[in-house]
Amino acid sequence: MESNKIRRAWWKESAVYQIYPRSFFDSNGDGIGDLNGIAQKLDYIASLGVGAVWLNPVYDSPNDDMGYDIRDYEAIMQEFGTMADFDALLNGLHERGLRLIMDLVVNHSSDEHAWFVESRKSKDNPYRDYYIWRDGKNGAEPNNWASFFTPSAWKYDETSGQWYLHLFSEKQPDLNWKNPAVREEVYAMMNRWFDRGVDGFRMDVINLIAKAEGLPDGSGKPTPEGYVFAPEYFADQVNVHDYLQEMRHKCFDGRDCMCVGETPFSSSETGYSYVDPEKGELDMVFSFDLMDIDSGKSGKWEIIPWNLARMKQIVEDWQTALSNGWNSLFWSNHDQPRPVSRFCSTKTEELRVRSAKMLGTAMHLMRGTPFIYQGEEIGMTNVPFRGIEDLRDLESLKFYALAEARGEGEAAWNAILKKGRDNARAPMQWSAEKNGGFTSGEPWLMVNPNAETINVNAAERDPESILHYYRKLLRFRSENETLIYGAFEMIEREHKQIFGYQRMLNEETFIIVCNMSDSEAKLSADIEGECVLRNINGAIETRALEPYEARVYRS
Ligand code: ISL
Ligand code: CA
Repeated sequence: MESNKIRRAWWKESAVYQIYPRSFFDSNGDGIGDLNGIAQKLDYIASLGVGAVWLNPVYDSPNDDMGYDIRDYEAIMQEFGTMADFDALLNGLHERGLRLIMDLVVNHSSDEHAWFVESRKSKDNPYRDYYIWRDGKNGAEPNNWASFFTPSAWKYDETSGQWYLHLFSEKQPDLNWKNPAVREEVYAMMNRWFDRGVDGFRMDVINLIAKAEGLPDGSGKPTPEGYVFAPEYFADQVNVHDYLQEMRHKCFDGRDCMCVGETPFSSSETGYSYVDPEKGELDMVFSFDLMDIDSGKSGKWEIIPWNLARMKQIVEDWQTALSNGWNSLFWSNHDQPRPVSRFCSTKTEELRVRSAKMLGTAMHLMRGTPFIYQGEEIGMTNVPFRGIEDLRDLESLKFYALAEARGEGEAAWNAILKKGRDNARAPMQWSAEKNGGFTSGEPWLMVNPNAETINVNAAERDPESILHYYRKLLRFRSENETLIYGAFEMIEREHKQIFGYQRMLNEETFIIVCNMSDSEAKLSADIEGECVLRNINGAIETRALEPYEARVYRS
């Protein structure tokens, strides 16, 4: 509340635009988005009013997990371009006052990374300890851990007769962070990217880098294949903090950078332990609580209806726990379905547009840094995939194969349509032309047929579009310090339809009320002040919000 206690930072005042390079814009007709494609769209990106761009991994990779399996941390993926293209893109961003955040994937590398190629050669190879190797137990895996993508988190390697740990796919062996040599390699690599000019990192599953001593068996409910998902032994272990403090010391100190950690399973309390400004380990974390709001006990594929009461609880919990730190604010990313399809209505074009604007308003004006995932600014939706052959994401493909083997293929398919990661990864929709204007060739992943109407060109022409509203919303936030640094307080706590909060700084108050339902919602009290932003036109009904209406008042 006291303005003299504000800790200012550029990354608090900016919004971030997330780009999935493979699907953003293809400059050479091979069906794959690339760095030059991004460079051609820089004016568009700048026009949104964001202050930074986060690129999903652009490093050399065999693409088992679309770039999250890195073969060389210091080379650019051939399909995306060259290091010269990268430097040109970085320059183009900086010229426009935009910063660049790179993805940092160091919980694991590709099994094709030179370190792993060496590591698997023999037990006494100098790189052996770069990864996590163990003897089997009675001819089976060293422990019962399940992986994110395959039944077991262990893979047997003939050459040495030992097993290696991979929390993700078999082609993503986990690095051994206990080994100081690994840590030094990572820090040196990060510093070379910083010296090249990048402004920060988004750190992939950074809270998983330390594993519990002895790698104990998990005791939770086994998966259908008999393994146990054991985040209690691989997430948020005490050593993570030592590593992050070391990293801060060796890489961030003295640099004006921004680092945001992806932290699945972390509670708000743990989240704060990463962003506590006194410790300065990370600037922000990506919480998963909101992203898990429609997941049942067995995980993301057990889809349950989300509810507003729980959403409010999550928001208030994180806003409160991090009130002395800083939150990240997002509705989606490359791993999540499209938010209008997930949380609102796409029944009619009018409702889709309204919903998207309402979601943007609800998220962006909370205390934290808003992240916009490409296509969100035009309200892109989930994709009507026709069958398994339309999919490219290994997570969905592996899940489907396992489910089908159990005779549960149909249920799995329905879950994939709702939550599969390819929903977000389908190409950006630029125009009504062939392939949504994304490529002149054959797109690597199908373009949503609704690109004919939902696309950037159409949105540019329509003054009432989501795109123009997002521009207004971002400007509005950046011009009002109260919306950036002001205190956060939930209002309409018990309301079944309205999501509301206020932001306060010095003598100024903003009140944000959003109807998250498809029917009219009555406010429980009059709101003081002037309505300064709204997602629909027409006369204001003082005490009631139309379906998916959003309003902002200032007093
Ligand atoms: O994508 C998920 C659910 O659909 C998560 O379980 C996801 O695997 C987890 O959040 C970690 O995500 C990150 O690391 C993965 C990569 O596949 C994701 O794209 C990335 O965001 C492994 O590197
Ligand atoms: Ca290309």
